[in-house]
Amino acid sequence: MGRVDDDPLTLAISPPPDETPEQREERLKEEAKARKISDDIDEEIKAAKNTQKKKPNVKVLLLGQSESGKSTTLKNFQLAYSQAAWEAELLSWRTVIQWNLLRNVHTIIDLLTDALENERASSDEEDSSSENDGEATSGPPASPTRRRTPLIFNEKHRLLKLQLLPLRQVQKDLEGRLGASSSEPTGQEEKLAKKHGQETFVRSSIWKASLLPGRRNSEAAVGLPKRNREAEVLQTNEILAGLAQTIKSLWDDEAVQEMLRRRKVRMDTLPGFFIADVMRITKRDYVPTNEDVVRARLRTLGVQEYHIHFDTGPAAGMDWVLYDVGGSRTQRAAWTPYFDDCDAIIFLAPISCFDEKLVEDRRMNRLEDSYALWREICSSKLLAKSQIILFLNKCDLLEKKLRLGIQVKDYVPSFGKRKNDAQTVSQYFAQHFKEISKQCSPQPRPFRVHLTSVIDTRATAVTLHAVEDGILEMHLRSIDLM
Ligand SMILES: Nc1nc2c(ncn2[C@@H]2O[C@H](COP(=O)(O)OP(=O)(O)O)[C@@H](O)[C@H]2O)c(=O)[nH]1
Ligand SMILES: [Mg+2]
Repeated sequence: MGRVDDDPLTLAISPPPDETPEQREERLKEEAKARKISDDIDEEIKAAKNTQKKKPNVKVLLLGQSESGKSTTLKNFQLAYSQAAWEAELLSWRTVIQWNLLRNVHTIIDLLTDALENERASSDEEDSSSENDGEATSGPPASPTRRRTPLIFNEKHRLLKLQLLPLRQVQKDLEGRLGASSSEPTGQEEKLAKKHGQETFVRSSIWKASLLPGRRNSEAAVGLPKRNREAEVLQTNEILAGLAQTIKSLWDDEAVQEMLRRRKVRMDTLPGFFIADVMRITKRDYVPTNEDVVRARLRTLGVQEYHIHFDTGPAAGMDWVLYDVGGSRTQRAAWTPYFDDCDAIIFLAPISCFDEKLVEDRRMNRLEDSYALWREICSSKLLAKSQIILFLNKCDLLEKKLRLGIQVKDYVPSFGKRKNDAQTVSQYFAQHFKEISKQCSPQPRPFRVHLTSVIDTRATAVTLHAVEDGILEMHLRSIDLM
């Protein structure tokens, strides 16, 4: 420790020998001022050190309603910045993709069962008519009791159904392995959540640890002993490989496709659509591709923490902590504790959802829900200093829907007579989000928006670089108080 006299500040302002009383008073004033500045600087350094201690990482939250693309955005972060971790996890996604495939199959089988039963009922009604209507789509209704030409289902379809019967059990087994993440939100869950708080949700990352081959992890002890589990995995792979051609026949069948069209079930726009890839993904040596993994659908439960270490780029050497959260209504209460000290929020709003309702609340339009949630996040006092970046996601699906002729004005009356194309629609929605942000933010904040399709990993990598720069700049400014 140096003596007080050594302090350059003290030496510089030591009194001159021939000082008048006025000069003395002036000097003391100056001294007091200088000391104040010096103390302030010390305080700032201390504060900066504390902040740095408290905030060694950049903290980013991914928020948005269920199925908005949060987990997929996180996957893009891993793919772009944590290649090794990404590759280590590839194989564990196989189970999720198999489960997605079986959900596709059973969606079709359920509709088929329904159609077969209706067909029987309507043919009973028509006193065992022997007429054949030919092509399912051709001609006007043959009799007044029929509103439409019936679909032509025959023995082939009944047989397909029988052959695919074992897949019910396989789906159940996969659900056993995936745990609660493979369930969908229901009203029942809402009630349970109210009663028990967050405890009804498990951390869904557990499934990964338990599925990775040969990984020893305390979490891996979930469910079956390891050897049984391996045998079960092999058996699933065998059954699927054996039934691949049958699944393909079901999907390729003309009458099945016509049934889907009539029921307005657009399988290819649904999350986790894999049935068109059945031959490839049921091969015995199948390893999921990057594209498969970002398209796989698994519900996130609770709040999951991910660490991304940046090796290159402007953030090189830094660790970022990303939080991926469950987005269904009952899970949103769990977000707030993570708001404190958060650098940035990436908020996802799927803009293709203007004509859809929430799974957990069939009365709520999904776009309206996104607006409401955005309003809540923007107005949060805890987040007043956090940067918020909006991803208007699922632009690819928006384009698909508009091409199919779906009119935005039918669902969003205020859209009026504007042009029904992707650019006009996304601009219109973006403007609405911007206005909410302006009205509700406790202090002015820039409105940052990206139009994304996060299943496109290449385009998303570019977006993420821009996001990285923005977040980094803000983070450095917040700790660099000097
Ligand atoms: N077509 C398309 N699908 C997407 C997009 N973003 C996410 N998905 C799919 O939507 C499903 C739900 O996404 P996910 O990230 O799990 O949503 P989360 O519930 O917000 O975490 C997954 O099957 C994704 O592959 C997108 O931009 N376009
Ligand atoms: Mg998720």
